[in-house]
Parts: sequence; structure tokens; C-alpha cells
Amino acid sequence: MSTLFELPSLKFDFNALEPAIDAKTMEIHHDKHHAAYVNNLNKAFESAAEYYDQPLEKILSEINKVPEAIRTAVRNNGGGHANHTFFWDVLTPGGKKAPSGTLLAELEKTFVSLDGFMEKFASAATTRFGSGWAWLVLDNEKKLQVYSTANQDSPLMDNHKPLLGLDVWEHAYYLNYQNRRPDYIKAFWSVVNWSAVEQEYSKSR
Ligand code: MN3
Repeated sequence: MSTLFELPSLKFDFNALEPAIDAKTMEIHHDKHHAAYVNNLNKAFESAAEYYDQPLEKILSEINKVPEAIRTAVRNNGGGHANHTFFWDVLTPGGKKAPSGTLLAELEKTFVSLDGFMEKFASAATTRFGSGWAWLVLDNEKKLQVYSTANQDSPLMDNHKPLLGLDVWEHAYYLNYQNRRPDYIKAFWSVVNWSAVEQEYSKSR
């Protein structure tokens, strides 16, 4: 079996994000859920070797060109791999607790205030029915947008650049929060890696 795609290691311990995200949830989320997306993505590409040399971002941005036989598997598992790899990078136990500089200015311009942005993001995360993600992205016109996607669909599929993402699948919070998704979303703000978000923003704008 191909190991084209690999599970990245976490840059912090499983318990590093407590109490916002508990160690057991992080362990299962990374070692089981993310690992499964990677394994299933590699399996899907076993039958489509011509795609092996393309970066995942490019494959996802042209998802409709992927052979139909494996398109759904690539959409779900490639999206899952990209989304989770990105997610781990925008989480951190330490660091700056709010954005500043040009990103803050752009958030205020687009959403009136930082609070306005956080409310809109939390609302997207809360109202996503079933499984999915909430996103802050830079769209094709280099404008900030907040929205949610279903399942493992990625903003990359619309050629949008993710800047911040939140996994609102039940596997991301159910052990600790059960049905209280809003409490998980509130706690998320305490572990956002704003330095990473700012870096993505300055790379992409
Ligand atoms: Mn997940």
C-alpha cells in the first residue's frame, strides 16, 4: 500500500490543550480519526497512480477532475487529511491570544470588530447541522469570509485559502462536552494559534 500521504505528528502533547480540549479526545482524534483519513486516501490513490505526484491542495482545488471512481473517497478523505493537518496548526497551548496588525485591521474592516468576527464564526460553527467545519478564509478576491462546510469539504475545493478552522464533528468534542457544542466553541478561542493564523494571512493576501 502506498504511503504517499502521511499522518503529521502533533507539535504538542495530547493533554496540552486542556481544559479546552481533553487529552483523550486529542489522542483519538489524531491517532484514529486523522490516521483513518490518511489510510483511506492512500488506498483510494492505489488505483489512480497518475495523481500521485500532485500536491493535495491542487487535487482538492480540482476535485471534479479526479476520476469518478475515487472522487468521493478523495473528497472525504483528502478533505479530512487537509482539514485536520491544518487544524492542528491553528491550535496551540500558548502564544498570543488575539490577532493584531493587518489581520486585526482586516477583521475589523470586514466584521466591524473582533467580537463581530468571533460571533459570526461561532454562529457558523453552532448552526452547521450534523458534521462539518467552521472557517475563516481568504476568498478568490482576497476578501475575508466566514462560513461552514459539510462533512470534510474544504475551502480549498473553492480555491479559498483557509486561515482558521474549527472541527465541529462530534468526535472533536463529544467525550468532554457531549451535546454542548457551544461550550466547545467558546473554549476553542483559548487555544487558537493566532500567530499561525496571521502567518497564513500574510502568506496568502
Ligand atoms: Mn475531526
